[in-house]
Amino acid sequence: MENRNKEIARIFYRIADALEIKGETGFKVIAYQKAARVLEDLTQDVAELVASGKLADIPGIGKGMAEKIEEYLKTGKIKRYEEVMKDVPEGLLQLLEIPGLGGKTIHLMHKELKVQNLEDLKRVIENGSLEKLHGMGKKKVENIKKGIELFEHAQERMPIYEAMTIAEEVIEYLKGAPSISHISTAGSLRRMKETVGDIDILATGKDGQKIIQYFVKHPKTIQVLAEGETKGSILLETELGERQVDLRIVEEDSYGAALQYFTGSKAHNIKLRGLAKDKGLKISEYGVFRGEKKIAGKTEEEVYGVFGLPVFPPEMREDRGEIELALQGKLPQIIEPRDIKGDLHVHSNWSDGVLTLEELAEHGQKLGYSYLAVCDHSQAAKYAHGLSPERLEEQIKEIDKINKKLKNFRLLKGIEVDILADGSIDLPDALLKKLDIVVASIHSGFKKNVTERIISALKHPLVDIIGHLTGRLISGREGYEVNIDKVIEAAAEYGKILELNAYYDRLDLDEFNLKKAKEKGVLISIGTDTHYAHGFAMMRFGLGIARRAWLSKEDVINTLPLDKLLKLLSSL
Ligand code: DGT
Ligand code: CA
Ligand code: CA
Ligand code: ZN
Repeated sequence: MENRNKEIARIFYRIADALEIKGETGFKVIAYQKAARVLEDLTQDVAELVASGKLADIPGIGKGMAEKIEEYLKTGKIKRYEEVMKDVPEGLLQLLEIPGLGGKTIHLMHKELKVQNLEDLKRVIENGSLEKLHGMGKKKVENIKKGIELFEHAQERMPIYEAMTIAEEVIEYLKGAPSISHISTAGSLRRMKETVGDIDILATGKDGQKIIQYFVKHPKTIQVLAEGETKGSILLETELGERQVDLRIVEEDSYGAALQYFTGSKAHNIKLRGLAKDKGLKISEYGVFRGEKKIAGKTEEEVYGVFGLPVFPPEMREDRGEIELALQGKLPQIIEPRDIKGDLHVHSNWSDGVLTLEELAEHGQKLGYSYLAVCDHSQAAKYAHGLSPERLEEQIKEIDKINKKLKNFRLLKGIEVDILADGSIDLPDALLKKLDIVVASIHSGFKKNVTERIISALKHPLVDIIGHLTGRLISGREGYEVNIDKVIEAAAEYGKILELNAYYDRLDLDEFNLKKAKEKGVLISIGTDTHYAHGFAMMRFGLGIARRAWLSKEDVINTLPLDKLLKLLSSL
């Protein structure tokens, strides 16, 4: 039996915090805190206690609290709560979200130091005035500082790889929750956006509250942000940082509708709601309704089916014309994981990778690929032990030797050659001619004539592909100053290929530029740029972005079987 004890406890804690912020101390604050603690520990359902008239008899509850609980159960609100919250400034309320910071301390710094918000708080930490405050001291300030770091980090958007890793770990953990059945990611994570604001997970199960209780007890939880009957929210400390994870539990019968709703995007949902309205229907996270009657909700097929729509790949749900096209039966078929026949950008231990050529081949075969393109750095990339012409000659021979022993799989002889400051290529033509595939990239001189240099590389008859075109790093480096439109046009003119670098921090070209490239008829190669065994897995993020750009199998050259790929490359 689900009950609302925890939900009410949380509200009481909030009231106590708000009262403290306003400067109250003593019995009122203590009464709310105590009632909250009692509610948390209570084994009986408050609703039953209210029904039997026994609630006020529980030690620590009393008449006043019992009335508020009853009010909440009846109306879903507590007037006192709304009153108290109303005159606490927003900036101070936000400070309550910082782990380790309570109402009392917030009141003190508001009163003594005029702290109104997070910015002010940071300032009084910086200038040392917080530390000098009565009862504060170095250690407490250190804790608050750590709390702010956690809070701010949890607010930042995170790279998709990080979000996916955390989500999959939580999903694995949730499989052990009592009564749980379906579990899925939702939100921008399911849509495979390059960065994710917060991690949304959706599940079904008979006992929602027990699942939430189990969820918030995740061993890495550092703060429980919300714990209700159907929704929980935690701050999780992981190897990749501190992150917020939201879990919603929905009825089996509404799973499809909830998954559809919480996958979003918001814009896609708004368009769908418009369609529903036109048909005299209502759509929500609970289902599609005609009047009171629910006509769909159990699966996404059912929900979209009502409108004559297919289940859109989550990556396409951005209101970029997908709904209109689908209504005309013209939704394009986008690339699928199974279409990928190989990885066209990997590094070995001949330059700055860690895997031997043999190990690369083993990994490629295990992944079910037909080929891998070994594209080590060229000599100009000294930091990466770039290959001299002599070393590359050696590597070519070595790859030939290994390929002789392989069946149904091929290591392609390639290079990631530097585009030099004058736009020339870091290796002699005679050598480039011996290779199956030539990727040219900029690794230095980020500010110098980048567009011209890339275009002259595109003109070079032996260059096939431009690697990571903008050089951006999602977690912290703007791309080079490059005129992407001009490069795309040049690639189209010379019939060359642009890379989608699938490494999660690059995803370069991004979805918008990929779309532009496609419109100009430029083909794309997807490569993970892996330097390690685990980097092969980045292909999935590259694919996600390719799908978000609506690329089809035909737009991507590593969907080709080996013979066709080689033929294409030699024709460039
Ligand atoms: P994020 O977390 O910023 O990367 O982006 P999302 O898309 O995951 O957004 P989030 O976490 O705020 O909400 C998850 C989904 O829930 C969102 O994609 C669509 C749905 N949703 C949330 N709020 C609204 C809303 O106000 N209206 C509609 N129609 N849908 C909403
Ligand atoms: Ca989200
Ligand atoms: Ca969310
Ligand atoms: Zn590179």
